Amino acid sequence: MTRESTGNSTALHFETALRFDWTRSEVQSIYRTALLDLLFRAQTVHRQFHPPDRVQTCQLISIKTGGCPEDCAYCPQSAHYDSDVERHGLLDPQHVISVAQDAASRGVTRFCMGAAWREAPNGREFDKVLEMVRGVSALGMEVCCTLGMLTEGQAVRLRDAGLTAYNHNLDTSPEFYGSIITTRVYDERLQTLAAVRKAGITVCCGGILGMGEKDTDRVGLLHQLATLQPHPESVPINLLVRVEGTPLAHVPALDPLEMVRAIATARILMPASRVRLAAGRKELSTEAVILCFLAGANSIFVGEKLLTTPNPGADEDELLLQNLGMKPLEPHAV
Ligand code: SAM
Ligand code: DTB
Ligand code: SF4
Repeated sequence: MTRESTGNSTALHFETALRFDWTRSEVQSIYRTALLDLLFRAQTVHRQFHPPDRVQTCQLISIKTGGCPEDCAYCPQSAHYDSDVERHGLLDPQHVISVAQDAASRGVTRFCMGAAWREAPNGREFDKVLEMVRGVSALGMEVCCTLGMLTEGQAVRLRDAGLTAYNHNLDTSPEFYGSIITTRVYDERLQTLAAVRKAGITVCCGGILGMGEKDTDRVGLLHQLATLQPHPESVPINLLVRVEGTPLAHVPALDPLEMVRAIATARILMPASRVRLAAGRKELSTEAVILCFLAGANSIFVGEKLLTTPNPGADEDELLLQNLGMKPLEPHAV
């Protein structure tokens, strides 16, 4: 049973079941529940809101790569660090649309275009992004962009072009944020999220685990997300991809069970949202990935590349879903 397939009255019933007033100590106590109890609770909630055998497949493309003025310590695209990422300017819209078309033909239902910008530019480049959005939207896919900070006016123009979702992550707790990024503040992220909401675009907002944060920071991030009203429709939980040249290249690997706990907690706090097991699948064992699904993840990125780093290939993912008896979501009719 899904929200989408149940009709308005059930959707309303679910809305009233959602909570936005979670306290940080409640989130902490869910996060620290004995693991098997936590998984059982998350799976129970998951089955009330989502079909357990469905996973949404999303594909990313980097439409503008590298040279970003922000100093996000995790990011190989920051101009502050010396990674191997090759810079390129904004791609040609027709090329991007043809990549989306190819993805749609393989059953991908959400296409996300990412740009290494501090904020979305105005003028010719923004017009090109609008052209990409119009083209991808015409394929009947969910269209997502992540372009950095956005004004209300830009959000409205993206919505009018057919954008269905905007990704803008809070990344970590407010307290830890300043240890990871110094070129912007948490509140600026919240302002862009508000502009996106106001324009009527759905929100995709999550974070990154494994950056050397404490579990109280993971709790702090989940608490921020779960007290946004409405909840983000999509919650990407990324495991840090440690890239040589970035300040976080050598942080110790995170215990994968922390990833499982975070996904289960997100599922319990935001039952109707799509929780995405996002970056870092290549660093997880198959067993850990399966636990993430059991914890309530129901979306993944597919395709050999995320934005600049590797992701499992199509054959590997097909086998994974086949072994789990899970199927990709049906594409929307155009
Ligand atoms: N520049 C825009 C921004 O920061 O919002 C959009 C692109 S940025 C690459 C999108 C998201 O990718 C970031 O918010 C971050 O959460 C995630 N990300 C970047 N580098 C990552 C890494 N090495 N591992 C995991 N997630 C990463
Ligand atoms: C999100 O939360 N994760 C995606 C998407 N939103 C844009 C990006 C992951 C990037 C991983 C590092 C890279 O490939 O450059
Ligand atoms: Fe720039 Fe986004 Fe990377 Fe930060 S995460 S450096 S804003 S591309």
